[in-house]
Amino acid sequence: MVFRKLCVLGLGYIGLPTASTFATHGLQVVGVDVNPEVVHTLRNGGVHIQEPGLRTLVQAALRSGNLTIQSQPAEADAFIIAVPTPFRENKLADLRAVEAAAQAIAPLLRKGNLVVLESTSPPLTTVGRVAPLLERSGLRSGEDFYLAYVPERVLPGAILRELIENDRVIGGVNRASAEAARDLYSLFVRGEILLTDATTAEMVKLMENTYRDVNIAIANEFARLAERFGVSVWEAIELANRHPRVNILRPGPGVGGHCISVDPWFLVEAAPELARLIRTAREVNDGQPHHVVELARLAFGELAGWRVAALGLAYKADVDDLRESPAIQICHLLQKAGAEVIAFEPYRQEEQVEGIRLARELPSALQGADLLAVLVAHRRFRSLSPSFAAQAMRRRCALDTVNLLQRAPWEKEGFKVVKLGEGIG
Ligand code: SAJ
Repeated sequence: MVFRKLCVLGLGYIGLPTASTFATHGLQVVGVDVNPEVVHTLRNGGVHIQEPGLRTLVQAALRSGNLTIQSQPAEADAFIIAVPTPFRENKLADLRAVEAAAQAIAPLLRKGNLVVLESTSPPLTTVGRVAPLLERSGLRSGEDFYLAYVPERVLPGAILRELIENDRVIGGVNRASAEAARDLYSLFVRGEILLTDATTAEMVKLMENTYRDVNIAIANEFARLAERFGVSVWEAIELANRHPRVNILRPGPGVGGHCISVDPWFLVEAAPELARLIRTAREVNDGQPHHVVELARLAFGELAGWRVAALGLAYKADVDDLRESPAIQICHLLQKAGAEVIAFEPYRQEEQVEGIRLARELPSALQGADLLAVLVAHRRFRSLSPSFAAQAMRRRCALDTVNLLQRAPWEKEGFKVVKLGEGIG
């Protein structure tokens, strides 16, 4: 099938790179976002997302004239839905944005069009929720128009490379739909394209992230056990991973981001009586920020009145994304315990983030602090000098949740160093 015009609904972490990549591969792309600020920023040459290489790509796509930004969808040969699927307070999937996108496409739909859902969704969303909304057009999915679920699998921080190089799973509501979507994605995907049905593709996406979540949960549980038994989980993991069939992930302050901390709940919601391990893993990972604050309390005593320099607020190392960040949760828990928190997040320059005061530079966060808390393993934190910190701080206490600090030089400067996953001695 040949595509000339594409309409991408949702210009976030996935939609924007996808729309821009198609545009730089020769398609006429209309990028649509319901948020007027996003439309305004993009139209004026800005980019609202920090991702290596993205600004250059978006600007190239816009300059080529192939990418235009609008607030309303337009007729096209193919439509891609890449809108967020968050969950509500009760951990139930919020599909309103997906449904609104499908409703917006329905009046524009023509015979022979392709519609692709990329947003992570609970099983059966494509056939059970999206197809009926599109069929309000009077056209039948799989017969009059093609419909496929094509999950994104890119890693924030490496999106542009992974978008092109990763293998891509394509699930059609029928074979013809999968083949139509393959024709579209093969314009730029260099990884292998694997065809299946839509519901299998939905399961694949959820299984990938759930698998990672469960594996991080066991690492976090090992960290708690290691603390109990007075061994270093970091050393134990390194040694266990020398086994040819063992590969334990890294414990940390918790699991954040918009994917792994959300997606497993879609399986729990769909079949709570079956997804017991998945739920427990979620609870272990969600409990990790509380565990970190408890560890600090055990090691340093009550933290009321302490000034804490929090290093990093992002949900993981070397990205600017703050969504579902365990670091932010830890800061709030520390505040609740009566501590004064001043954070330094190299990717954020604002005055405040979610009620947390931000220092513009690292030294001003450290100035007069009682406790240095490393919450994210950003590369630039590795060069932090213990003697500099010792001079700037009021008390020499360090809490490392990501195994970033080397114990010996910090202890030489008189620091009491407490690490997640190590006994407190
Ligand atoms: N984390 C740990 N220990 C580890 C690895 C990660 O605590 O050993 C934490 C991170 O610090 C972070 C969270 O887990 O808070 C998730 O980070 P991540 O790097 O594992 O994954 P994401 O959420 O950035 O991206 C994931 C990826 N999925 C998988 O690796 C299976 C990515 O390929 C998906 O495209 C993405 O979710 C998505 O959009 O679904």
